[in-house]
Amino acid sequence: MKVAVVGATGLVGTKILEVLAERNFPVTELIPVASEKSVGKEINFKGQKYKVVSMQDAIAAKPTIALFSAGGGTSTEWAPQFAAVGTTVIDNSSAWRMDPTKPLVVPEINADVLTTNDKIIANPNCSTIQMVVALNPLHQKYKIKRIVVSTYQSVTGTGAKAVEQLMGERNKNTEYPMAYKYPIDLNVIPQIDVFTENGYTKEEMKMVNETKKIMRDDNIKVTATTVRIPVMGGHSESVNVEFENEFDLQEVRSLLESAPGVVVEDDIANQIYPMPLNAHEKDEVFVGRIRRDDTQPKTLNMWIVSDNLRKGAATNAVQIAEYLISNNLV
Ligand code: 11C
Repeated sequence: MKVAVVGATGLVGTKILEVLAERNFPVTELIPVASEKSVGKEINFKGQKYKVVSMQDAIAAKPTIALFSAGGGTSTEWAPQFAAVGTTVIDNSSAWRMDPTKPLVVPEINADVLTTNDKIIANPNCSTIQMVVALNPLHQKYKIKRIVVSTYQSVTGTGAKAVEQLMGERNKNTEYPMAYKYPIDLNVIPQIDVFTENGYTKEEMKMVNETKKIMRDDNIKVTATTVRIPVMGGHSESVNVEFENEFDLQEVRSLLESAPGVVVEDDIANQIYPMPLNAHEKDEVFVGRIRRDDTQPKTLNMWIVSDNLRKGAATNAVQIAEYLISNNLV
C-alpha cells in the first residue's frame, strides 16, 4: 500500500513513521511529505532512506492513504486535493473535526461510522482521545450526564519548539526559542491554544465538542480547564464524571479493566497510579485514583494518563488506517 505521511519531519509525523514501522503496517511505498524547506531531506523508515517530496509530487503519486500532521491550514488546503485523486486522508489537525460531513474517529469507540465514501477522516485532539477511551465504556453502562476535566499537558503537544524552550530553560542555555509567552520550566500555564469569545480556550472547547461527537451524545455536558506543565511524557487529566445511573465501584474497575486500550493502574496501598513518566512511549490509556466523589451521588473521580504523541495522535491515526484495511474500506 502506498502511504504518504504529510508533516513527516514534525514531532507527530516522526512518531507516525515509528508506529507504522513497529506495527508492521503494510507499506509498499512510503511517501514522506513536508514543507518546501524540507523537500529533498532524507528520513529513515525501517532502515531505508526516503527523500522528502513536495505536496504536488505526493498527490501525483496517488497514495492509498495519507496521514496528515502539518497543522490546520495545510490540511484545509491540501487534504481535499489528495481526496480528489482517491486518497483517503487521516488528518491530525483540528481542521475537519467538527465538520458534520467528516467522521471523527477513535477506533475503540466509533470506527463503525466509517464507509468507503469517507475520504477525509479526522483524528481527534490528544486530550479528548485519552478521556473518551476511558469514559466510553462507563457511558455505555451508566450514561454520563456531566464531565468536569482539568488537564496537565506535556510540552510535546505544542511541538518541537516547546521542547526546545523547556530544555533550554532547564539547561540554562543562553539561546532558545519561546514557544510560550511565559517560561514553562518551574511553571504551569493555564492556557492551551488561543482564547475564544466565551473565555475558554480552543483546547478546552475541543474537549467539549469532540467528546459529544465521538460518543454520539450531544446531551453530555463537558466543562474543561486545560493547562500546560513542564512534562515531556504525556498528558494527564483529573476527571470528575456524573452519571444518570448509580454505579458500583468494583464494577467500574472491571469495566475499565476489560475496556479496549485501557490499563487500570490503581493500587493506592502501594502508591500505584498512572504517571506520564510511565505512560511515555506506550499506546494505552492508563487510569487510576478511581474513587467516588463523596459530595454528590452517582459521581466518580479518576485520573487518566496517556502518551499524547502515541494514542493521542500517531497510534490513533494508524489504528484508523488499520481498521480501513481490515474492513476493506480503502
Ligand atoms: C496540545 N492538544 O497538547 C494540543 C495539541 O488540535 O490536534 C494538538 C492540537 C490539536 O497542545
